[in-house]
Amino acid sequence: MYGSLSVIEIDNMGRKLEEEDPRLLAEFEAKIDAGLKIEPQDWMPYEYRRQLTRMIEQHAHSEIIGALPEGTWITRAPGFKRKLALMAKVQDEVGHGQLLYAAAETLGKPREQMIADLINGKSKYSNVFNYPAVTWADTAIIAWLIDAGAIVNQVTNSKGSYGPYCRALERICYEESFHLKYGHDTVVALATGTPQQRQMVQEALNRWWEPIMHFFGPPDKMSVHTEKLVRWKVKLATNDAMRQAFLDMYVPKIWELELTLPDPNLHKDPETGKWMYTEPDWEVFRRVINGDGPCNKERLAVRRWAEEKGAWVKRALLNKNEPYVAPLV
Ligand code: BYC
Repeated sequence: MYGSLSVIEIDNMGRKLEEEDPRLLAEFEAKIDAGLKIEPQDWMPYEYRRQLTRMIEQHAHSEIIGALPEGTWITRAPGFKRKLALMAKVQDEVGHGQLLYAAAETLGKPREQMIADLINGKSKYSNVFNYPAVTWADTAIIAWLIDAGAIVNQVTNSKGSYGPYCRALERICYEESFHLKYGHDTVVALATGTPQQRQMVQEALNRWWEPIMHFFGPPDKMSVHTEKLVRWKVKLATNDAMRQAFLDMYVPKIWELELTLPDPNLHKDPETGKWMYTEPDWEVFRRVINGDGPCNKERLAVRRWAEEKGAWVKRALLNKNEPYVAPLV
């Protein structure tokens, strides 16, 4: 299963941090402190490998599941140009999934196992993709603000310590920046359109605000992994810092369009320069990321269907000499 890993790495599997060789651990941490990259063949503590695998795998799942809410609108996009742009965006998101699965595989977990863990509910993916895109305006809000949130997170973390993840993030960010422009253009078209279009985009914003606030993860005081991940430069900023950076960049742009946000307490404290807001409901977040959101079952059912119906393609590619019959779908 972990056939591509060296003996040293296999030896490293399953160890607690305190059981690691202190000399190797010190060298590893010194390398990170010096701003050097860790590459797949380098020694790394098991906990670093485990945390990175978890995070990159979740990120990869988020990309392919994230293609679904917007994907359902390809056939209903308003006009040919919007349809083409949305199709290209959705394809990009799936491509990001491929890049990220490849990055996660360098840590030793086979892609088949990652997909199996997604389908059987063992792995998480981003909370935001468990909500429906009710109207066309929802796709505009996703493309603008969720891609914006993703860019805040990914540009920051692309300066991190693990080479393959950072390089994948850099490539992904180029495309995400274009998605953001497309999303902004779509939101502006609706916000400056007819009264019904304005209302549609306002309602979509109201629906997505809490999921977007959840997107950056629980508050630092509730976060389980942040401390370790920041120390190892996997995360270059905490969840609260990323949320603040997003609010700083995008709340003014939302208000510029004379759209409102469904939080009467949202304002920037002039003294601290920090955004103050009503804490989103973290119990809702907990439920949604653990399988009990509005669309969790539907999302996983689509992935399961795709795996089952696409299995013959993989078999055909892998067993070149074996005759195969494509099923009638
Ligand atoms: N959703 O200790 P914490 C895109 C979990 S796709 C679900 O703070 P951490 C796009 C967390 O996993 C881009 N679960 O965790 C695609 C942990 O649970 P486990 C998506 C979440 O890892 C298509 C627990 O809560 N971006 O842009 O330090 C179309 C405790 O949290 C979430 C990424 O994936 C969440 N939002 O920090 C359009 C970025 N937040 O694993 C757009 C990569 C937390 O212990 N990931 N949890 O069971 C990260 O940067 C970090 O993992 C997070 C969380 C900031 C999300």
